[in-house]
Amino acid sequence: MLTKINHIGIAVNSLDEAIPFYRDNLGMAFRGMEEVVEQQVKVAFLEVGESKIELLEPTSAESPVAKFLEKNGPGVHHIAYQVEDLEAAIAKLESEGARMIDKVPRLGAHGARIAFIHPKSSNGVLTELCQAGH
Ligand code: CMX
Repeated sequence: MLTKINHIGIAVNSLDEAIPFYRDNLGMAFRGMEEVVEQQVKVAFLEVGESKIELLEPTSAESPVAKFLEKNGPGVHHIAYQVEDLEAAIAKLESEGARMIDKVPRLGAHGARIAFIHPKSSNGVLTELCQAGH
């Protein structure tokens, strides 16, 4: 069902302040920024090998990322796994009792279709399933 880790999401207060560490100090390739209006975040993608890091800055106080930062401060926010068939993956997990935040796919960065599993049913890790796009 899963084909690889697509990216790891890291919540930050400011992309401008966080990007130089990943790009300049760790030497990752900067792959651009994008606002995901529906998720109320601005994201920056950085690449190392075939793996990606997604830095997330909230664009409003109601953003899920703003709430996360308020409670925890900056840190790992979610892990995103790539799937070939998102609807099939959602249906399988639901039928097996997983608590899906998204029962139908929604739109993420780079036009990817995504769905989240609630951290309470995935060992405390907010888990994203993501189909193609990037
Ligand atoms: N990782 C792990 N646990 C998390 C978490 C996270 N990122 N965010 C919240 N939680 C925990 C809280 O700490 C809390 O735990 P306790 O009850 O033990 O204190 C619990 O989940 C809260 O759950 P809730 O009351 O159901 O929900 P919240 O209002 O806090 O929202 C969540 C949490 C995960 C449902 C919400 O953030 C959400 O829907 N996330 C999916 C969308 C999203 O995160 N979008 C941003 C990224 C977009 C992108 O990558 O494109």
